[in-house]
Amino acid sequence: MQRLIPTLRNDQVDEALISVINTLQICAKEISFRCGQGKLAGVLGSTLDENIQGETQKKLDVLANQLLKDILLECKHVRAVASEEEEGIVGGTLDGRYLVAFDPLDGSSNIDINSMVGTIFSVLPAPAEPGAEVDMFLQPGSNQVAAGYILYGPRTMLVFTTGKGVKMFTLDQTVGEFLLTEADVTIAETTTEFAINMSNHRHWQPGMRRYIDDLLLGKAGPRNKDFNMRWVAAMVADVHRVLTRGGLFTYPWDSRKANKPFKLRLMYEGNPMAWLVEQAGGLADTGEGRILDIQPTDIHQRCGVILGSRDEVTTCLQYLKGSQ
Ligand code: FBP
Repeated sequence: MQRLIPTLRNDQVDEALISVINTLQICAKEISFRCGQGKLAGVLGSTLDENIQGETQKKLDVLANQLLKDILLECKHVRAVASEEEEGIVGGTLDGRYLVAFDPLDGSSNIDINSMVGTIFSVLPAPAEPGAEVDMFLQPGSNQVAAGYILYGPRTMLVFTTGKGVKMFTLDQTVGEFLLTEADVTIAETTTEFAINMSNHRHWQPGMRRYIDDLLLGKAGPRNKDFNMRWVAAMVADVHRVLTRGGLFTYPWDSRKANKPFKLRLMYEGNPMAWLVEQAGGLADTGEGRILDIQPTDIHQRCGVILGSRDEVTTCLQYLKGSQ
């Protein structure tokens, strides 16, 4: 089975970007090991601190964030990093060619129950002029040059795109190498599987409520087929399932907080997952437009997410627009 760097060279990825992705896989092995240690290494549970998102930080969140910062900023091609866990950006090599945004440990509410979590990353080109400014990160997702995640589950998997389709690698624990296990991932156009946090039903827009209600009606309703539901409560795991066997994943608009109607973060979750899904033949929308077309105004801004199998996302959007 092919290893990571030869695969990237086959795809004519430039050496500087190969070095950045190689650095991310080094981080992945470290974090995978710590996730596997759990209580043995005293890394379960929460700290007393809150992150910039106003969430109580998990010890492993903090550890993964520090590891990624330390190791990525050692790479001479990394100009700066932005993290879901950090208020501002952190500068590296001031003429580095790339910017890296990451969610160090997605699905952190799953850590203590030994369920799936992951690291999500997005690589953007840095501008020609040297220096590290937060505005440099405010680029639409369509500018990404690499995007992906590492899933820490029964297997540790590295999944990414550099614009040449989606590839999946599995960490071979016997040799400590990521080996290529899926070369050209494609998402089925139709599906009978959806993922949403149903407990938020009363907070959704009427179109989203009708869409989900008709899924639940199954054969007895206007969709004339039965649907099944899944929710891992870790976007990285729910999207991995969509990439693996199709489906629709959504975290939609929500009426609870007028000033914060969305949960998921554009730079660290929305953009990288949207590009993966599009590269695998699916669709990724906010409910009001393509996620990758959003011009960001803040590195911590949030967005609606509706992604997955092309036909099902299209149908969901028709319900939202009231045309279904
Ligand atoms: P973080 O864990 O990085 O904060 O991510 C948010 C997240 O855990 C997503 O991975 C997941 O899809 C969602 O929140 C789960 O939300 P809920 O707790 O409402 O089910």
